Amino acid sequence: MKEVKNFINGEYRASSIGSTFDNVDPCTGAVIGSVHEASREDVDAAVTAAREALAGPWGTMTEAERSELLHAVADGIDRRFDEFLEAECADTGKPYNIASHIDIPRGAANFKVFADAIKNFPTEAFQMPTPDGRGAFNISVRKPKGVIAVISPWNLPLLLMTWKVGPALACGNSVVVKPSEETPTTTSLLGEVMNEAGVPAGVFNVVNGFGPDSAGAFLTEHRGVDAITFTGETRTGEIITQAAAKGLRDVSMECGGKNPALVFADCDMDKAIEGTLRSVFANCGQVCLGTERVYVERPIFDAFVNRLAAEAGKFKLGVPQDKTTDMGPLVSHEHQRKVLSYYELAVAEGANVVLGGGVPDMPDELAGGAWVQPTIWTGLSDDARVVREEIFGPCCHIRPFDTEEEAIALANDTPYGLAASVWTENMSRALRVSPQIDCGICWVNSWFLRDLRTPFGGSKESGIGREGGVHSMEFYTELQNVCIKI
Ligand code: NAD
Ligand code: 6OD
Repeated sequence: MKEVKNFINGEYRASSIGSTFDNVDPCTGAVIGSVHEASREDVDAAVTAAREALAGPWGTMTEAERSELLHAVADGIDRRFDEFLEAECADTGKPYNIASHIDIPRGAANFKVFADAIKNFPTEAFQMPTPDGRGAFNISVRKPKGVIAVISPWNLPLLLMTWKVGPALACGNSVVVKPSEETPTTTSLLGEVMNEAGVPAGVFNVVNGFGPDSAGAFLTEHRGVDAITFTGETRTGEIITQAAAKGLRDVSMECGGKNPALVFADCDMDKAIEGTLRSVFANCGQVCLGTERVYVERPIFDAFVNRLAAEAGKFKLGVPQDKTTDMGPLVSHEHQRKVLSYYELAVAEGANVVLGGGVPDMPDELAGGAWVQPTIWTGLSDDARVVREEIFGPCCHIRPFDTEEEAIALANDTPYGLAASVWTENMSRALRVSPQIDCGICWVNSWFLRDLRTPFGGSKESGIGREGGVHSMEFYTELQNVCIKI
């Protein structure tokens, strides 16, 4: 049984109140570890350590020195790739063949990219006239914001946590991370890598626990925190934004979605099926950018539904280590209950169940896991809850459309605005349609193709702000104007 402790000021510490909670294998339901819950005092110690680190050697390092350390962190993840892979898959149940291509490499890439970016991040200067004729210079000086609270979810634990920690540290901040209670292990392991790389104590801290009345709330309410970066549900984002209002602290919010795919009759059907299979079912549907609403132009509607269902029906559900596994379980029984409640609701709302809709038969040793079937519905009305609410499971509703205008209106008929995919071989249509969809990222003939220099975030209820490339550097720095009279 593993033990996951808090990581404060460069060392692993037990919960100061002796509180622990179970770490559960979602494939079997077995308890595989014990996690130390941070008390308010533990969170305070982590924030204090982060504050003191800013006044130590970390605070006077050059960008080049920080960049070198962060490359060493990335190298440390690469060196311990198998440990990270095993830990991530044990916590989430996701297949090795996904995590080894996406989650763990991105964990390292999130440090490499921002370690390089910080060395090339410009600032600006303005020369101005003055009444005495001598003039003045204004120089924009970029400084770290200070102590950053990073609150991360369970679906891509290492990827989404390092997506924030990489740029935050590159900009010279210190961080206190609160990983999801479901998936704390890779964040904890990163503490060892930080020490091995020589990152000074207190720069990277981890506190474990839950949200309300636990480490999450203690951290976001802590006035020693200068800014909060969050990934998770929209409702949680609202609560954290309220906490951040005390002291007018800055927030970056990457929240939920109910993302559409628009499949036009002029698409390349093979590409559209392959891409939609991934966007609906990858990571057991637990990707914020995933597709839950598919709109297909009427002439190809039946063919598309039949092919998608035939392909998804072939998915092999299984354990992470099995190289032939296509789909793992959901992250937890709690999430399984939520997803299954939507499967029941779909039927109650009048859906035609094209595929799945329940719990699969699994071998005896996996019967205690959080398994659900890949599921496809048609026939729901546009105001059905299943079509409007984020489910975060391996499922989608498919509906026909007749015109481009109708497709755009349907795509935008949601309070969310995170991502969309458009499938068409007509590039004029792609260029016409994409900007009309209210979302942070619109893929054409692709999905989850990521260039880390690009802006990432959501509009409407999907978030506040953008990270990625210079946008991350802007969020994690404070700009000061220094005006020098000649
Ligand atoms: P969640 O909001 O339940 O939890 C996220 C984190 O917030 C966890 O660490 C949790 O402990 C913490 N938390 C919960 N309540 C809190 C509180 N009151 N104060 C402080 N912290 C609190 O989300 P989840 O279930 O872990 O993740 C799934 C959700 O995340 C989905 O809605 C998904 O769309 C969203 N998500 C969004 C993105 C994105 O980039 N936009 C990426 C991944 C996931
Ligand atoms: O690729 C990324 O940088 C990113 N933030 C992905 C988010 C995925 C959501 O589940």
